[in-house]
Amino acid sequence: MIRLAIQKSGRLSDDSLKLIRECGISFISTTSKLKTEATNFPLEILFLRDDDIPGYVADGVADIGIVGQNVLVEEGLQRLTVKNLGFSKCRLSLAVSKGDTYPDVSSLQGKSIATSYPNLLQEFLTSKGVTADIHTISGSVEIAPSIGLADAVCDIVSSGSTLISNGLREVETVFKSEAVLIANQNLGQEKNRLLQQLLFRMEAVQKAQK
Ligand code: PRT
Ligand code: ZN
Repeated sequence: MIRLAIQKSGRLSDDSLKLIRECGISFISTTSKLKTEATNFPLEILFLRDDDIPGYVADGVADIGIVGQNVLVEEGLQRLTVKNLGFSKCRLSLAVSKGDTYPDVSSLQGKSIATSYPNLLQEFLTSKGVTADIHTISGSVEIAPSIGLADAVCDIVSSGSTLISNGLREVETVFKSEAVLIANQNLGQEKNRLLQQLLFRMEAVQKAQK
């Protein structure tokens, strides 16, 4: 039996469940349960918060998982990546108030930036030779400039409409992300064999969609 961790409820959930079903795996999913067993493949599915998935897979609580690269790399666990899955695409971007002038990234020197992704942001700023004051907050990052908490924000963007409705303008892409399949690095022989079977089916699904 191999244990897969997916997001319980959020932007990764539907496509994660769809991918498993497209692999020909049947299971009963009830939103109230925290785990379920497939009926036609030796697979157990755990439903977790996305932020907990990389750590659980690294520790072997789950054998494999599906998570966004933004969360995985922020937690320093990109080495667990097995396969890019092509859904839940988004980007981590820097944005400033729409009236602010922004000639280039050096405009952020000495400024305060609110984000839930301090490590990805720090790495980007370091690569640009910019020093800024990073404020880590766990949610509602977009309102930080309007309440005087920060000069700029660094947050996940997909359509861009959340930034616009908060009077912000996207100025830099810090990181591009999509969902990835991750695996514990010490899977035994039997679990590894099951992982290879799953990968084979996922690749067939992806080929059929092209
Ligand atoms: O409860 P749990 O911790 O599991 O979920 P969560 O609320 O932390 O995550 P969730 O479900 O919002 O996102 C899960 C993953 O989906 C993220 O880690 C990304 O990899 C991916 N993803 C794709 C997104 C978006 N698109 C996205 N648009 N994650 C968040 N957003 C948010 C963003 O934070 C911002 O508030 O949507 C808003 C911007 O959207 P636009 O379309 O207005 O630009
Ligand atoms: Zn989360």
